[in-house]
Amino acid sequence: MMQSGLSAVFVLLLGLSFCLTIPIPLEDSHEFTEKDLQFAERYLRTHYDLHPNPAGIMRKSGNTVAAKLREMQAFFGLQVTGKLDEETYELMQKPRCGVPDVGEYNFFPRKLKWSKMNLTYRIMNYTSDLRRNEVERAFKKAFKVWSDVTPLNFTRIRSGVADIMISFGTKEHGDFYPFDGPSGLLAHAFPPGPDYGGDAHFDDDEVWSDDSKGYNLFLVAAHEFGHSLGLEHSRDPGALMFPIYTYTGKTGFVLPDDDVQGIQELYGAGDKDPNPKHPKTPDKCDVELSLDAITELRGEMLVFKDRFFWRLHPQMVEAELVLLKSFWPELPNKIDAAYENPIKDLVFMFKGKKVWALNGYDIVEDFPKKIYEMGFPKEMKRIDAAVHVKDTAKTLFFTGNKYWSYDEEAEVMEEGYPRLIEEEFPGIGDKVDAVYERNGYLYFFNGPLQFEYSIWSQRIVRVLHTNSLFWC
Ligand SMILES: *[C@@H]1O[C@H](CO)[C@@H](O)[C@H](O)[C@H]1NC(C)=O
Ligand SMILES: *[C@@H]1O[C@H](CO)[C@@H](O)[C@H](O)[C@H]1NC(C)=O
Ligand SMILES: *[C@@H]1O[C@H](CO)[C@@H](O)[C@H](O)[C@H]1NC(C)=O
Ligand SMILES: [Ca+2]
Ligand SMILES: [Ca+2]
Ligand SMILES: [Ca+2]
Ligand SMILES: [Zn+2]
Ligand SMILES: [Zn+2]
Repeated sequence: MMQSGLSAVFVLLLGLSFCLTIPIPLEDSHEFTEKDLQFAERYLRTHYDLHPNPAGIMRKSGNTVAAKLREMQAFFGLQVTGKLDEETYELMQKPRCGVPDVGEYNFFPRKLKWSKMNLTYRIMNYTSDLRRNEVERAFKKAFKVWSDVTPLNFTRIRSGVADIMISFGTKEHGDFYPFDGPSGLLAHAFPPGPDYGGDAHFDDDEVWSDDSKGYNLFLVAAHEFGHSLGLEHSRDPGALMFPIYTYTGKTGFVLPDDDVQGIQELYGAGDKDPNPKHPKTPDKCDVELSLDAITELRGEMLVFKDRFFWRLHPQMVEAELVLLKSFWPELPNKIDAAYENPIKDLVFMFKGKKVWALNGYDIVEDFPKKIYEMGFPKEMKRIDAAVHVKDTAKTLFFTGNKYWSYDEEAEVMEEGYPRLIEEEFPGIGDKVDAVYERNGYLYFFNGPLQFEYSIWSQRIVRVLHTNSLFWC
């Protein structure tokens, strides 16, 4: 801790004089203010170990900043340019954990773990945002996340020194890692060890809650206690140990597989895991990959699978994987179908009997609506897939072995539907998982296969693997 303490003092001193701002390489097409650049610099110092060189700051440091930007872009699966662009800057502004993303320095000089399985914790003080028993319940539940999958036991003590001392503080709170007021850094925790080791601090300038308002104390605590036990940040956007905060919903939290692997590497598995199903993050190159839904959104392709979607930019080969909830907290965790109407500039998303309309990344007012309002029978439970055909201005909806055709201009379902899928589109099977249209071709997804169907010649011209979408 000695060394990291010193480097933190160094950063603080530099922070006082902003004339020492390091030149940050920029993407040409974007404009950033001086304030934006200072923010970006601070972010790289805090989370990516950017060390300004006080003697020759204007000389060689540009390279270092570029290297740190590259490191960050690689960590989050962004396009690696080494330049500050809009997307990178947006990511920097998301609320997150204060522990750095690069191991091997500061908080994590080496792999650390507790050498005992019985650990104690003590709640030193409370936030006024929640009742005391709500705070206690959140921490207890957060420890249970980890004790369920390991032999670890956590016991709360009310006096004396516990292994894991928990407190709420603001700004400078006694450890050289100051908090920053509302949002930004939410909390941090130290890896296993004596004294500060294992301790967890929460920024009391946040509004803490036991639901979706402000920041959910249980979720943030579960993440921080992962650090208290020796875990570093994960690059897996589905992992609890991913550094950015995402509210994942009211329904029962289940620890993702990536975190289970990480903690069991340190402590082994426990006797009984009350919830042995730990969600895995989908692998885009899995030959068995199947999809939930697919749509375009203003020229970008969105490919939905479980709690996630991949964003495929036309100029980018590498797809970016993100949690659905991180873009649309109000949407369900998983969707059935989606399509874009480019004339209305709306994307429609379906789950069960409900439909949401999105304008860009905003949910349109008065949504969700019931799908029967579009003309579907009231007893219909869900839509499997949907696609808008630009030439005809019709939208096709697939459900079970049938499909409907919807007239987007008149906003009515067409007469003579539903029809059987296999009569109109022979060869694609008797169900559709997901479908999209491009240049006069419909691409039907059914399990691990993709059927390229020519609208003009009314036949299948190619059969591909579903994962060929991602150039696997
Ligand atoms: C841990 O604590 C439990 C219950 O308090 C006790 O039964 C167990 O023997 C302890 N284990 C060790 C290794 O001290
Ligand atoms: C954890 O606590 C349980 C119940 O108190 C006890 O049976 C078990 O032995 C403890 N585990 C360890 C590793 O001490
Ligand atoms: C809680 O304790 C910490 C550490 O002792 C201190 O810095 C902080 O001011 C306290 N916060 C409150 C709300 O009392
Ligand atoms: Ca401690
Ligand atoms: Ca903060
Ligand atoms: Ca589907
Ligand atoms: Zn963290
Ligand atoms: Zn702290």
